[in-house]
Amino acid sequence: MEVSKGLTEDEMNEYSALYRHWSGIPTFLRATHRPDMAETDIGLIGFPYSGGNSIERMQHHGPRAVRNRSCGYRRAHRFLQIDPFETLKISDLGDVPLPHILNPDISTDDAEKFYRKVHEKGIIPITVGGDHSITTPILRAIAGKNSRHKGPIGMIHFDAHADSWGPTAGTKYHAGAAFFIGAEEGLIDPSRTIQIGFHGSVATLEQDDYSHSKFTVTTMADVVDKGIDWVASEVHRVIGSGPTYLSFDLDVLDIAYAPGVADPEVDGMTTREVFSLLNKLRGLDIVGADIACYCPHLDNPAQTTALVCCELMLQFVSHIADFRKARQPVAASTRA
Ligand SMILES: [Mn+2]
Repeated sequence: MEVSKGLTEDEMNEYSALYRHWSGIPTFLRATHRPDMAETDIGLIGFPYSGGNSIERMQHHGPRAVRNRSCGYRRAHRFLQIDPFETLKISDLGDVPLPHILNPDISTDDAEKFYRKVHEKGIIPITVGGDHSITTPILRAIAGKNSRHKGPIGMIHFDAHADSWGPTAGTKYHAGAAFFIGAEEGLIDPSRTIQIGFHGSVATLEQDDYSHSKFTVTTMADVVDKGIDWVASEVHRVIGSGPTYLSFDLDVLDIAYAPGVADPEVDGMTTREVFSLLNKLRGLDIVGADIACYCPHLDNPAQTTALVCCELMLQFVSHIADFRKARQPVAASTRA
């Protein structure tokens, strides 16, 4: 029986069941669990790790919490008018294995080995952390001269903080180091790197110096004074057409919009600003993305921050699907 235009009753029931985030075994976006990494264009990955942040150490609970809520987010993209799940093969590859989780130096190597396998299979990784130290091993595996991109890649980095600092508290693999290491090791191209949304007070007046000397920096004052259209044009100007990574620290959002984050600051971006901006970033060649610093135990009963993570994941897979669809057949840069 046809109950609405083009849909049978069974199809309607199947469709409504997708919104029941509390039902079934949880995977990211209700994607098929594929730890063998087979049949996959985009791999959704959990990186349950807190070893890079001395301030808030419960971020390893992030991936499981996002899996739980994101089961209701197997959806299509309203603005891009695309169903990413019909366009690309999207799998949940499981969690990064971390057998030496108490040692940040060895754990960074362990994670890099895992992401090398992902990269060698031509899979685009989208990762849910974990503190922001997770970006370092991902970049080492998927960028730089030994990667299939044969050199540094572009970087769009949303964050309240620069995260471009040298060793601290006994390790170079801390939560504020990925963009320093990325530039120093030739993994990201400083001329194709834009950092977005710096805000809040600084520990020292030199805190952002490395970023200002290397990258394009867009602060919260720019967002307020010049607007989202201007920020979007800056992203397109800086990034251009090459392969690009997107790293999203949830603390770029005002704590009102993302209470469950590790190092919150007041006076950050609104969800409206972030998602308006993402809608204007169509046409970028995204070869990987991460969402960092979610702390479920600090989230509110409405799981506001988890919902933001779910929507971000859907945005990322949709933008990647939109870009790949626009340049069929699937581009060589995504295939081993
Ligand atoms: Mn960060």
